[in-house]
Amino acid sequence: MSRLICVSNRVALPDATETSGGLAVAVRELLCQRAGLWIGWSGNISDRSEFDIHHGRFSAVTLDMTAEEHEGAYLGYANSVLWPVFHNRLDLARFDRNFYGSYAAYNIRLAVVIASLVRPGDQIWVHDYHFMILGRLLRAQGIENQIGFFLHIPMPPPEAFLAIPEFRELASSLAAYDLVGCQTTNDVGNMLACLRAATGAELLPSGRLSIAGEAFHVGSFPISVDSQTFAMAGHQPRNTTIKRVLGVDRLDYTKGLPQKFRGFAHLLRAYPHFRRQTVLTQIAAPTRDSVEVYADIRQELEGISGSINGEYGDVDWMPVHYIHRSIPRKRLRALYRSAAVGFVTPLRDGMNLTAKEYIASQDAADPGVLILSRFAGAAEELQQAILVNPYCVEELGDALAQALAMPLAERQSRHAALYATISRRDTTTWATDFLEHLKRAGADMRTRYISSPAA
Ligand code: ADQ
Repeated sequence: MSRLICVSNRVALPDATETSGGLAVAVRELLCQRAGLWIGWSGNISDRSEFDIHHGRFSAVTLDMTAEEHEGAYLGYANSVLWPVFHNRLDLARFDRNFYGSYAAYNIRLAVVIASLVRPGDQIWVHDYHFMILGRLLRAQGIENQIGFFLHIPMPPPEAFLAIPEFRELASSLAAYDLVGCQTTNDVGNMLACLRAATGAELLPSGRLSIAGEAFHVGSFPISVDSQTFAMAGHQPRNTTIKRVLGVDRLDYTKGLPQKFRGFAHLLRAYPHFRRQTVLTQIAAPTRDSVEVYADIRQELEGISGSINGEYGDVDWMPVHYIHRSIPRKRLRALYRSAAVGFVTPLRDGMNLTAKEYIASQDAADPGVLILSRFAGAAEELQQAILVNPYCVEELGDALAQALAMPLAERQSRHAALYATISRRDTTTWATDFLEHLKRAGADMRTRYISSPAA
């Protein structure tokens, strides 16, 4: 069987006991089945240029970043240009010419490592915005294998994308992949619009996209969670006197946490009978602490939670429990299960796995209610959630009041529909579906160049 080579910013090692998000679980499973390789950053910063190979049921190949790569490629171009722009936060982007140079140099380093490891017939799957141009660089190394790219974050509309100084390089690099996958049909629409605007890309009658004669496929592959694992949350008695509203997010400005806290304050102000009967528990995992805007949001949240507790709290009841740390998966499942409301209100999100994890963890006989931002990719599938505009604090507070008072029969019917949706595809079907499409797209390799090959 051909091997699978996955490339992502961080990797899980073969002997790791707990893999965190959905992506890690799915990729790990497939790599075990196909004795594959997982290539990415070790998490260390040093001048070592060699890579390390960790052998197990699959192999992980890790590289250190130099301080320059970490500053320019990772914190700079990936997380201070692409992340904010792709989430429609141009105001937070730092356009610095040196960043792209570091990004390209780090991608070239990865391409050289992959070229030294790849064998004929291996499938290569590149993940996310850290490596948008890697496919083009792999082709420059003479690699003709099937190469797919999956974008985990939202694809922005052209007005935002064209604000990136290197938009042409990014857009035309995508044509080097056989298949480009996005989370939602909305992202695919934005991808087509961006590529048209940036490069004059044409949609061919075959459904493929062509840029300067080079053809490739674009499609939507919504990522999911392993609903079986979350369904094993076990019996968690729900506190009937104090209902828990739960938020679980990385502490990121895209997750809409200040608005979420203010929405909860609106509930306490406008619906005083919920005071003393409900708490907001927000678990916020630390992330990218060395980027300045992330330190700012942390301070802002501490301020808002303190002022809500100061205004409404009492010696025997604190309305906001704000926990700034990561928690083990098992504990997370139990928390999801015991929460009366899953409060998931990102301002923009590629998918948002916590929304699906919350649904998967519920007791079907007495399920909680999901409140979900319209601007999370997950909203495209999870239509029976209470869908909200995450910018509108009053709407968030009203949705909380509706969820907390929702009769059992309505909770059950909404949950049954949502659970049916997420159990139709798990992480493994997501990954297998993408790789099957890549195989078919790769079979079109012979005709990748429609007219004259790009120089
Ligand atoms: P993220 O932005 O990280 O992912 P999300 O999809 O919600 O967002 O995934 C977060 C994962 O981390 C979930 O599995 C969640 O359980 C876990 N997590 C979050 N906070 C935690 C905490 N405090 N303790 C423990 N675990 C915690 C990116 C994109 C998303 C896309 C995913 C997958 O931004 O839009 O859904 O990739 O493609």
